[in-house]
Parts: sequence; structure tokens; C-alpha cells
Amino acid sequence: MEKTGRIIKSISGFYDVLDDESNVLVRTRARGNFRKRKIKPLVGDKVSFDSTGDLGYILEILPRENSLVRPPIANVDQAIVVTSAAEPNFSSNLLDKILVNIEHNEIEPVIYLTKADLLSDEQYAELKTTLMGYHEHADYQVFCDRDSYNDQQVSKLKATFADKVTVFTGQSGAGKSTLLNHIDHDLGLATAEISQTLNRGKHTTRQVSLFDIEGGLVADTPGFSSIDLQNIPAEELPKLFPEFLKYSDMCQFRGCRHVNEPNCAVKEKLSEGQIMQSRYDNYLYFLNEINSYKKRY
Ligand SMILES: Nc1nc2c(ncn2[C@@H]2O[C@H](COP(=O)(O)OP(=O)(O)OP(=O)(O)O)[C@@H](O)[C@H]2O)c(=O)[nH]1
Ligand SMILES: [Mg+2]
Ligand SMILES: [Zn+2]
Repeated sequence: MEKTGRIIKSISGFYDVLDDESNVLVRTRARGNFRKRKIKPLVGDKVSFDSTGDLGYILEILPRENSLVRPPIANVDQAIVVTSAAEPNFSSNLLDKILVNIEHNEIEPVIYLTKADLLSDEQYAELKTTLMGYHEHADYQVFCDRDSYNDQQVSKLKATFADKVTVFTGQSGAGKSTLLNHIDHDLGLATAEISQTLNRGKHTTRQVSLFDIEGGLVADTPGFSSIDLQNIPAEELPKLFPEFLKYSDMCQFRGCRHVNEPNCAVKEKLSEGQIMQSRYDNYLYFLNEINSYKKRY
């Protein structure tokens, strides 16, 4: 009998599908024709499936609202960008790159700072000012308390989960699984110290899996050490910075890239401090990076 459900976990060729009607978890395989068509079911996919015996079969992947490559997941509403203050060190370039990828998929990003305890008061104050700039100028929700996992802040984050699919994303070792364990003590997710020499995580989380938390679905995902902009066309990039978008109607030229054009409102706002210098610098850097991909073809 044909049913519908959502893939909440994928392990070595098997997909665990949560049946929409019965809420029962069914282990399935994808039919061979998916492989032939080079379509890989993703965690988060809504599917139709057939389950008569012990093992079900995915018949069809229903149309996706969006899908991320890194981490591999589909149909996401909100992304918690877990950003460590240290170990691995904060990088505005990496944060902005993650944000741009999320914006490109029309997912709502939220910034969550971890490991603030590893900073001196002075370092923390500086980083807090930077992160609050994201809130002030780009309207991003920012969680950056001195004590990263204090109950009040964790509860406030939890309250955003209802009726949504939320993905936790960010560098390996940033503290995604640790934060999720603070959110739901029963999860008991594995966490591990980052490599001291490389200042990098060890990819402790290996798979994407969705959990039912506070009336929403929430995914822990494997972290990454770097991320690229391969899927993003240069002309789209200015639209992925919400604070640029706010002013671009006032630029003299339609389709202004905010680089060397005269009467550019974005550059004007930059000089007035309404746009962060670091965001603008990263924008130029990304534009260069995207243009360098093109040259290679
Ligand atoms: N000092 C300090 N350590 C933390 C904090 N948050 C997490 N850690 C530690 O950082 C290490 C990495 O945390 P994880 O939660 O495993 O990181 P992750 O983002 O899930 O990493 P991957 O699964 O590899 O992507 C662990 O040893 C945690 O105990 C924090 O706020 N302060
Ligand atoms: Mg993890
Ligand atoms: Zn402009």
C-alpha cells in the first residue's frame, strides 16, 4: 500500500521513514531506478513509499522546497549556525560563507555562539559587538551570551523549533552536538575534543539525523572544515546579504554589484557605518572567488 512520510535518518543504503499517518518508523530502501537516475534520497525528504513486508521501498521523492549539499539535507526552514569563539577560532569569513549558502537556499539563519568561556572578557566584548552587528544590520537572530549554554538562552532557542525543520550546521568541533545535548538531555549525542594541533574538529558526528524536539524536527549534522560557493552565480551574491538588499533600490544602477559603480547606496551606507566593513570585505572576497571558478572552465 502506498503511503507518505519523511526520511529522518539514512544508514548505509537504508532510509528510516516516519509514516505521516501512523507516526511509525519504517526502514526502507530506495528502488534501483533512483540510482540509475542519479537521485539520492536525503534526510528531510518527503517520500511516497510502499511497506508490505519487513522492509519498505521508497517509490518517489516528493518535490523539495530546498536542499543543502553541506550538510546533506532537504526541506529545511531554519538553520542554527553554531559558531565557536575559539577552538576552532572565530572567522567572519567562514561565518559569512555559511550564511550566504543558507540564504541561497532560502533558509532562515540564526547565529549561535559557543565556547565564549575560552575568551577573556576583553576578547568576548569585541566578538559580541561584531555578532550584534549581524543583528543590527542584517536582522539576524543572534545568541551570544557569556555563558553559552545558560538555561534561559537554551530555552529561547528551543522555542523557535515548533512546526519547523531546523538544521544545526557549522564547523566541525564548534559544539553542535554539545548544544543539542543541552537542549534535550535525553539525546546523549557523541561529542569529542577537537584536535589540539589542527584547531579543528574530528568530524565526530557522521550522519544527519532528525529528532523530534519541542514540536519540530531538528537535525544534528556532521561539521565541515571548509565550504565553497560553487552553486552561487556572481549576480546572485549581492542578494544574499540582507543588509545590502535593504539599500540596493537606492543605487543608481539596477543590478549594481556595489563594487565600482557610481552613486552606490551600499557603499554610501558602508561609509556611514550602516553596513559592517567585515561583511563588505567578505562580499568582495566571495565575488572574486566565484569569478575565479568561472575562469577555470
Ligand atoms: N570550553 C568549551 N568547550 C565546548 C563548548 N561547547 C563544546 N565544547 C567542546 O568542544 C568539543 C567539540 O564539541 P562537539 O559538540 O562534538 O562539536 P560538533 O560541532 O558536534 O563537531 P562535529 O560533530 O565534528 O561536527 C567537545 O569536546 C565539547 O565538549 C563550550 O561552550 N566551551
Ligand atoms: Mg557533532
Ligand atoms: Zn550599489
